[in-house]
Amino acid sequence: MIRSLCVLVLAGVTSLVAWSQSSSFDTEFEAVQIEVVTQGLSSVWGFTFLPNGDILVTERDGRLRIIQNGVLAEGSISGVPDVYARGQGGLLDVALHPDFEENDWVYLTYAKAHDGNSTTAVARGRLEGMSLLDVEEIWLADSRGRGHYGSRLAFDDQGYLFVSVGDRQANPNEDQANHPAQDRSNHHGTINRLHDDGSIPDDNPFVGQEGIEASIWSYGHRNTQGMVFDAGTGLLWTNEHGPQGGDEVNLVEPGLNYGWPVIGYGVNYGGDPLHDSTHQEGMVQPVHYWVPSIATSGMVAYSGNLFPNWKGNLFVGGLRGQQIARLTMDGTSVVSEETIFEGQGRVRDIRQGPDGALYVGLDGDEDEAGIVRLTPSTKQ
Ligand SMILES: [Ca+2]
Repeated sequence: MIRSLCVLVLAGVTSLVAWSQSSSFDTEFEAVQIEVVTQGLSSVWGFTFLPNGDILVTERDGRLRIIQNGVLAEGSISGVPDVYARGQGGLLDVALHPDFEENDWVYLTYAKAHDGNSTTAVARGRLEGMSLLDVEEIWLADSRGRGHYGSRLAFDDQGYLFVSVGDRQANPNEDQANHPAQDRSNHHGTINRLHDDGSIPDDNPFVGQEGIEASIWSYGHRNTQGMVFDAGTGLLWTNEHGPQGGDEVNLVEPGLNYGWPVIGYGVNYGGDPLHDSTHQEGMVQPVHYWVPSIATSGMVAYSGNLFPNWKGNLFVGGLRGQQIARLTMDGTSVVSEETIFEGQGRVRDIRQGPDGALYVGLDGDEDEAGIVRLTPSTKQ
């Protein structure tokens, strides 16, 4: 009781820091201005930019909102499917079809009540004004449990759609080799690759293998809440929450096993060892990990010109850590990490805008959430 009160008080204080006024901070290579784009949202989970610069943003309790010319439109976009808005569930990520300007398709992921439980679903609809039309559910994960819906969306440059599904909080302590995230007959703990209509490409790595879901691209993930293609390299980067320590950044490649819960760097809540080991043959090592956890969330691979010294860096948001981790890369290796944007709020998502600015979605309840924009500071 006392602990939850403290969390509430802290959340109130930190949200005031972000929303009170524009402010700035220094980093190793760039001086940064924070500007409020929109506040007064509730539980921001994902957002994306329309070709005209307007922003679509999901509120986890089931609303898709739009920021037009920098102003949050009243009301929400109609046609969004019913979502299972409990615990970590609800309306989650949003993405545009790569050919959105021709076909108007908007993609959503969400937790959906299903089979006496809940799972991760993907739907798409054509955006027209304040409505989604021709809405159809195009993919439904085979998963059940409590939270850990995963649920990031990313399109690659060939138009394939990637969807993450979490391990649904299946118990990681017993029979780790047969944990649902290691069992490819379901979608727990997976990255999946789909055609834009939800059908399964016939060159996916496990197509034709009996007892394995053909949509699976990689597996052995815990809860992937950050997933992005690097526009410069074409590489697919993800991050996932560890338990208590062991948040990871992974370079995702087809057919590989990323180890959860057999290997990892986390410990159980309470401090007992969780994994048998940190390495095992046939299981991929993370490119980077955090102990203790920062509670990783959205991520972006920066390719803009507004912050020239940050080009090619990965930015990973932290919820509990209330921070952004800036990772300097050398090819596929992390060579240094800088913590920026500290104490400004729970970072749920981070994106690069068409203007080259970094946009940060801040989580929060009851109108505390919103989006801020990071641009170079003009102060000397
Ligand atoms: Ca791993």
